[in-house]
Amino acid sequence: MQHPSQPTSGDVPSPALPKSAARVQQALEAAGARLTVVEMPSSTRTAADAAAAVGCDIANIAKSLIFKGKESGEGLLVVASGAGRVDTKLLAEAAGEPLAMADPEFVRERTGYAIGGVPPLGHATPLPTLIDRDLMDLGRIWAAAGTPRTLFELTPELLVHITGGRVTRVR
Ligand code: 5CA
Repeated sequence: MQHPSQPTSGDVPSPALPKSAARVQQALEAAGARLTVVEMPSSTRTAADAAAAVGCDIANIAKSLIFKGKESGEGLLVVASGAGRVDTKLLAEAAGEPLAMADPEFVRERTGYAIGGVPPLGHATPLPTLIDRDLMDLGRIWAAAGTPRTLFELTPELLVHITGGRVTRVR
């Protein structure tokens, strides 16, 4: 039997992904998810860019936001719908301490990725994760995959599975 990842004759081989995106693809495989990172022809740096690149509603873009505990100094990943802003009061209640948006250096150090491409999994250090409950009502969503031009498509249920995140109200 042929291995499913083996290209069959007639398949067009996809061009090699940038290193950061390949790390996300590996993390997806390690999580047992059959999901594919794709490199888009235009920027996916912001949720609006990503929605335009995919041709989907901005609500269907799952943003991976990094916060820092004001008391613990620990990182927290919040995966939120691209529509609207998260409410830091709700986050503080969920996390048990006040939080601030992390600075770009902290994001890079904890996740291993630069802002604009931070994925919801495959981080340098595992991060406790909250998932926007509004994402759960959507059929298909898109998340960043390591670079400001790469994404992968998945279901909200798979997002919960691959991140081990807690679904809660964040907006
Ligand atoms: N690739 C897209 C779609 S998934 C993306 O990563 N969007 S994002 O919204 O998750 O990433 C941009 C986010 O990075 C912003 O919403 C903002 O929360 C954060 N960000 C942008 N600039 C800064 C900055 N200077 N300092 C801290 N956080 C920032």
